[in-house]
Amino acid sequence: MTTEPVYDELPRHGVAPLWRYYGNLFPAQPRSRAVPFVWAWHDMRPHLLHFSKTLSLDEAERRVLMLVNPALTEPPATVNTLYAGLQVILPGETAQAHRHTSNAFRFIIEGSGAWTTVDGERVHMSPGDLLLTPGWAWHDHTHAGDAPMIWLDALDYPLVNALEAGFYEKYPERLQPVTRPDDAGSRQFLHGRLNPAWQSPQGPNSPVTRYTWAETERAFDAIADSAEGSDVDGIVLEYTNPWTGGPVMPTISCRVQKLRPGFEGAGRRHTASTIFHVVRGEGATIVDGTRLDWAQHDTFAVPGWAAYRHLNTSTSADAVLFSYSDQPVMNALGLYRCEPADPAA
Ligand code: 1HN
Repeated sequence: MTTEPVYDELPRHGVAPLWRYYGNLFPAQPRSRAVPFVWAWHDMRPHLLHFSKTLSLDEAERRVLMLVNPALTEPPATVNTLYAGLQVILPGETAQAHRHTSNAFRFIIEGSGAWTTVDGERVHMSPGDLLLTPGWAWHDHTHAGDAPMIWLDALDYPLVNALEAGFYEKYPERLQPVTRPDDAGSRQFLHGRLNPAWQSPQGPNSPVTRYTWAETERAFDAIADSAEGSDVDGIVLEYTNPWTGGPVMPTISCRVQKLRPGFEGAGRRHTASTIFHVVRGEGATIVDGTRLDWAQHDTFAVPGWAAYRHLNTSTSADAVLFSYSDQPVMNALGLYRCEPADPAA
C-alpha cells in the first residue's frame, strides 16, 4: 500500500479513501461479529442464587446476569441486534416500575407466584410462559411465592441503541397502580380465532400479554401428531399477534419447536440473528462447524448468516426449543434471505 503523506492529512479534513475500505464495507456476504455460544444453566443458576443472597433490589433495579456474546462485549449484546439475560427475584421482593422504548419479553424458567404489571395489568408467570412488555409499556415485578423465581429476559436494545432511538423513564412510585383485570390481555385473546371485536388494533404489538405454556402444549398436542413439520425445524410454531397474524412485536419473532427423538435437522442459514432457549430435552446445534451441546434451560446464540442445524441426541424424548430472532426487522427492510447451507463438522 502506498504511504504518500497526503493520506495522513485526510482524517483531519474528515475524509477517507473509499478504495481502502471497500472490501470491509461491502463484503460478498454478511460476516457477523457475533460467535456461536452456549450459556449452560448448570453454570448460571448458582451465580444467580449467589447474587440473590448478596445483592438487594434496592442496590440493583433488576438482578440480572447478562448473557454476553464473547465477541460483542462493548456494548454488551447476545447477538448483533438482541439481548438475553437471566433474572432472579426472591419471595417478597418487588422490582421498580420503569419503561423503555426497547421491546422486551420474559420466558419463565423456574418458580411460581410472581407477576409483572404491564400498563396497569397484572400478568402472572409460570414456567414456559411468554410475557410481553412491548416498547414504552410501564412494567414492574412482584414476587409473592415462596421460592426464587428465575426467567429469561429478552430485549432488542442492541438494535434500538444502534438506531439511536432509546428512551428510558422511571415511574415516580416503586410500583404502578393496577387498573385492569388480571391477565386481561391473555384471557381476552385466548382463543385466537375469536378475538374481541369491540377493540381495534392499538400500535404494532400483540395485545396478548401472556402466552401460557398450557396453551403451547395444547397446540403441540393438537398439531404435532398430524403434521410432518419442517426438515430444518421440526414442529415449529410461531407466537402470533392476533390482530395481524404476524410476529408478537415489530422487531422480534418468537417461536417454539419440538424436535422428535433422534431428529437430525437439515442445515440452513438466514440473515436473521437468533437466540435459542432449551425448554426441555438434550441435543446439539452445529453452527458454522462449531458444535453447541445443550440441555434443559441452556441458552445459545446463532449469529446471522451462520449455517446451522439442530440434532435431538435422545432416541426416546422430544426436545423443545424456544427461540427469538430479528426476522421481522429483516423482512420489513427487505433484507431477509434464507437458504439451505451445510454447517459441516
Ligand atoms: C429490563 O427492563 C428488565 O424490566 C430486565 O425486568 C432486563 C436489561 C436491560 C435493560 C432493561 C426488566 C433488562 C431491562
